[in-house]
Amino acid sequence: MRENERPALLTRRQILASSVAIVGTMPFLTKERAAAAPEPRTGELRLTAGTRTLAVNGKTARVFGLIGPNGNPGITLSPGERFDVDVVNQAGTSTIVHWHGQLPPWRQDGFPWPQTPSIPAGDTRSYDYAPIAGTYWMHSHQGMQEQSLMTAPLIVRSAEDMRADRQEVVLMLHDFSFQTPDELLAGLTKSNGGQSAMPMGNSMNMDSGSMGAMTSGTMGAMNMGPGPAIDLNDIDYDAFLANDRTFSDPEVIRTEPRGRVRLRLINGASATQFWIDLGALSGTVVAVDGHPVRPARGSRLPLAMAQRLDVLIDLPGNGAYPIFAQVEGRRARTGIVLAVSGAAVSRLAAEAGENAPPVDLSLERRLEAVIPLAPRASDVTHRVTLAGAMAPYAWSINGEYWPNVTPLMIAHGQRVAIEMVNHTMMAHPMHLHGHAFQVVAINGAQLAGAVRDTVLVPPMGSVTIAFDADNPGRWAFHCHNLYHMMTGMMTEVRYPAII
Ligand SMILES: [Cu+2]
Repeated sequence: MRENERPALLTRRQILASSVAIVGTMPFLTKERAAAAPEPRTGELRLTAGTRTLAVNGKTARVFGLIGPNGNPGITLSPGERFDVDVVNQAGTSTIVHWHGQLPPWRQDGFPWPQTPSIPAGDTRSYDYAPIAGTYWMHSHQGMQEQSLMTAPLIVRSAEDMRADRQEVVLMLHDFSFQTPDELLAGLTKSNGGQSAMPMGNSMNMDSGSMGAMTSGTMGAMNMGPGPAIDLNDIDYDAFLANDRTFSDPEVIRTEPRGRVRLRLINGASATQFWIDLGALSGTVVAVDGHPVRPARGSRLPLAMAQRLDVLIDLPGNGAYPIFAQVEGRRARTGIVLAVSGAAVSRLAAEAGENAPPVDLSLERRLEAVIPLAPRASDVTHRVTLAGAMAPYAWSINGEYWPNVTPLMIAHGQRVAIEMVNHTMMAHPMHLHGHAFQVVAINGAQLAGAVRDTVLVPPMGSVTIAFDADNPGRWAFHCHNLYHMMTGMMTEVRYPAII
């Protein structure tokens, strides 16, 4: 029986009954809870932040990992299940894990605010909130641990997912270097003669906490894109990983004949954007960043940093079907193979025939939320300018460099619009914590687009997002290119009277 073919969902009464049995054996009272949990307990999941070794290009590397209760990366929740998780820090250094795209109370967001400091090595911290269904992910928000693969899927199944009887396939992408993140960052900030405008190391626990024991490789060189002006791919990576494997040894996922698949794509890379290429297949995009969209067909789909796509694929035959993820501006690619049981899987070239174009908003323009924001004028509009350059390597929001920023103030109950104007020659995947927003304008043209948590703002272009201010707290708002964030491209969206 496949995992998604559970015989029946538990009823509320059954959940209550089973939680009674568990309560007697769990030391709830000795734990410090992050929030009051009035709802019945359905059990507690353990997520271990630790280290592991990975074989990449024939060499071994020590990386971080986030291992869930069943020994696999990350966490998968059943419909209605709470995100009731103990994060156990066995990473040997401080960490804090962000539940990207989820909408918990702000103290459970996994961001190193002064009020919610990082988890010291050896400590445990508990989280308990009602998750929203869809394809999410988790990553360290401590320094540059994300680059060292402190990342994992966070899948919240809906009752509809269970009824659909589709084989679920998670494809999580990474960029990988044998250099440490600190070396990669130093290569960017020093190679162009200037120092970063951002004072590194500060009061916000943004020290890198990165792995120090990786095998060294060649120094990352900047790779400029195919056009004369647009900058792509700050880092020259050693490999691109799909579910921790390169395309020379891809994961092969066996399916039934003419299998029906729900592909959950996650771009967990720190500084790389991909084109998902379904090869001979075509698929139907049904959700972006976990939020349902009206069906959009396609076989080449752009995926910016931190974004997710849910794609339904009906295999047309009984063969093997590679799912490629090609780096924008490059030939390099990674991926997995969907193969009907017994089908032969041939070796695939690790490079495509030609460079992929820059990731763009071609898909974004076609997307339409299944559940859009209610029609309403904005109460407040924040216009933010994205600035920066490759030399000196530093990136800013409204001319400010994290952590020396002026918060964007919003108030509970407001409809908020944020117009992001990109004055740079790079695209920036902008992510707002704690809220799902709707894309309402691209380059000044209004649309009723997708509801999501990360949107790409194109070079010299603009994107406007809107959301309802319904989650009081302190929320990070930043570019999800890790190196842009680390050199300043982050600010705060804050509600008043938060202490
Ligand atoms: Cu950026």
